[in-house]
Amino acid sequence: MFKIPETHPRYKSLIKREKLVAGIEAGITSKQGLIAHGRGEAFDYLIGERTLDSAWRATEVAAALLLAAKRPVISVNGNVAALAVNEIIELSELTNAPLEVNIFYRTEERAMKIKELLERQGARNVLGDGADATIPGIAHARARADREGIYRADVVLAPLEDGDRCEALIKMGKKVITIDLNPLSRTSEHATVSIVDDVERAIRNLISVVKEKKRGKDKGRTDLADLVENCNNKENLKDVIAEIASRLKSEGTRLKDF
Ligand code: PTJ
Repeated sequence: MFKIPETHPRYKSLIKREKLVAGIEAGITSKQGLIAHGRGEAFDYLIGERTLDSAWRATEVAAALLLAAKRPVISVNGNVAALAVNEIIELSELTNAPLEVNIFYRTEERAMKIKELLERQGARNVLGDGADATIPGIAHARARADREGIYRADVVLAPLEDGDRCEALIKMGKKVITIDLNPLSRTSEHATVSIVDDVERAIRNLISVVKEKKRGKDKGRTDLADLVENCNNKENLKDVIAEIASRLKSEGTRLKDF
């Protein structure tokens, strides 16, 4: 990895780039993953590289959905494996959700390398190499799913998803949680609940909310079913867009006054 000084004002962001480059060199991340990340980075800049209140609200709902699920599954692609491998494994353990390697730019070699990485880092239940079922209505490789995993899951956490599969999974009757920095994406729009945040921050937050809920610390607050019932994904997305608009406006004013 290229040495980035910790004092650099954009340290965290530059480290993410290094992780992705290392992911490509290790055969885990697709080259296209860099471009996708660039789009995400731009949105992260616009939300101030922090977790918005709307993302915390979505995280509460996502944690409730994962904990209430009978067959939760976490989908892992090349970007997630490069950026948040330890976090995704911890979340999988906490929620009893198997990890399923499911990639858009699919090669069997890369799918296997992601699986091996997850197992090397301690994951105990990784699916996806023997994908033996097909999600209807998708023309690309992400249609391939494990019959015992995503195919029969009731709740799927799919970070950095593509809109097609998100829609198809919803059509199958599943609840879909996505993590996507772009509040305008089809994925964000179609998900049951979309967390508009950077994947690493979002999964860390999910871990802490899941732990809190498991400890029963939040008893007396809203119960799980109410949280899910009252979740309005589109309203949450509107809040993110309003936040971005207001940041842009205040930046414009600042520059005008300069
Ligand atoms: O490993 P593969 O083959 O499955 O490929 C993975 C990518 C991400 C390349 C593939 O799924 C893809 O092309 O995705 P899209 O359709 O470009 O969508 C990626 C979405 O994730 C975009 O809306 C980005 O804004 C968003 N995104 C990118 N980086 C991050 C992110 N969201 C959260 N955290 C990020 N770090």
